[in-house]
Amino acid sequence: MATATLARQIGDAVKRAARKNGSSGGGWYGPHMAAASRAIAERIPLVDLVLEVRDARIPLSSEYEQLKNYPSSPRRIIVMNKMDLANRSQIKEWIRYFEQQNCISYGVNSHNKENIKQFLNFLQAQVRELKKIDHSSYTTTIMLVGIPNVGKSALVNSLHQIGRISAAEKGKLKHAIVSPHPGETKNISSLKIGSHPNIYVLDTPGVLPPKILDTEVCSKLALTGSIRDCLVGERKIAQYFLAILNLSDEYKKWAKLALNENDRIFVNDKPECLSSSELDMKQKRQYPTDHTQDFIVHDIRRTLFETISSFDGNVEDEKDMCRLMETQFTALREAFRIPMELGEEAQDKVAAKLLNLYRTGRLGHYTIDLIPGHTR
Ligand SMILES: Nc1nc2c(ncn2[C@@H]2O[C@H](COP(=O)(O)OP(=O)(O)OP(=O)(O)O)[C@@H](O)[C@H]2O)c(=O)[nH]1
Ligand SMILES: [Mg+2]
Repeated sequence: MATATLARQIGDAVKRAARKNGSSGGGWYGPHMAAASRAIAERIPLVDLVLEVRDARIPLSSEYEQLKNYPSSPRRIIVMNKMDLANRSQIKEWIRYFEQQNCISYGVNSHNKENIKQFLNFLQAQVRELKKIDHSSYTTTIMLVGIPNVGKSALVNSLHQIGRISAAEKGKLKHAIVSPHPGETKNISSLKIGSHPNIYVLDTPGVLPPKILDTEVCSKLALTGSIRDCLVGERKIAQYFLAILNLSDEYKKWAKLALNENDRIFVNDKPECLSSSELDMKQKRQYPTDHTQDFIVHDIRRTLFETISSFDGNVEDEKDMCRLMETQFTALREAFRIPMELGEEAQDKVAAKLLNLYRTGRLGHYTIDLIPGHTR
């Protein structure tokens, strides 16, 4: 199957890059990760709660290895972040799965205020429960740990923004640095998320397991952005995404985009009916080089729908899948308005833009890990 072959190629590329970069930090596991891992391990017994942040698209592949053999306890909560990017119907199933493993888990979207409010209430309830057992200290410390780029800093910021309740603290809003690239957080830092009792959260640097994981896990980490794109190459990762998309049903949602093409424009992803003068006004504000603009995203979805639905081969067959992906790269270049004269470079641009749209949730919702024992 094409996904397995691509996964193997990605895994091999990561191993090659890690060997080449050695301990310079450019590889898989640099000295900074080893230092962070030690600092985190020292603090685990000292904090009241540990939130293990995972990516909701890959709730197993994004586990934090240091906690793997930790006994399940009410002090440890698995937080499936980026819930908005995963298949919505699967979140509840994952929560049930973790429950069966005696683990507490919670799905969140760090960008959603209401969701963070509910999560904060849940955390406060957990803290109250814990304090019933342990009266030793008034201040509560919660540490967030996880692999890179799962959204620890974004979650810390959102909790801080929502939870900073005392008037005296207003205007003292601090924030952790958030970035689409893995490895942004370099130090452990603390932010307050509640008063009476005081609750602090510790943001920590993302840490990968020291030993490179199996090829399939590597590919999933590359796709979701937990390892740096340069270790694998964006083109390979984009192909892996296309293979997942082509085998899923997500593209079927875009069938309507192929119809009544001239009558509609999409604003905030919702179709809007406009008069011709309004349409003119909207179109004047379109920037063809910005692939995040609604009209380009609309073209990309339509292109993906059309290439898959008109494909005469068998997507389960590796050669056929490669043929489809080649067709898609060519069609996407046009839809992204990338000049043909760029040659090979055009392919890289297609890959980078496609990955960006996928990672910001504009090309569907995919839960890539399977619950153990389940089949697709
Ligand atoms: N769609 C979506 N994106 C998110 C969410 N949480 C974080 N992000 C994005 O994910 C990227 C990584 O977020 P960070 O908070 O920097 O991740 P991190 O885990 O702190 O990463 P490191 O510091 O490298 O370990 C950023 O582009 C965030 O905007 C979420 O719930 N949904
Ligand atoms: Mg961070």
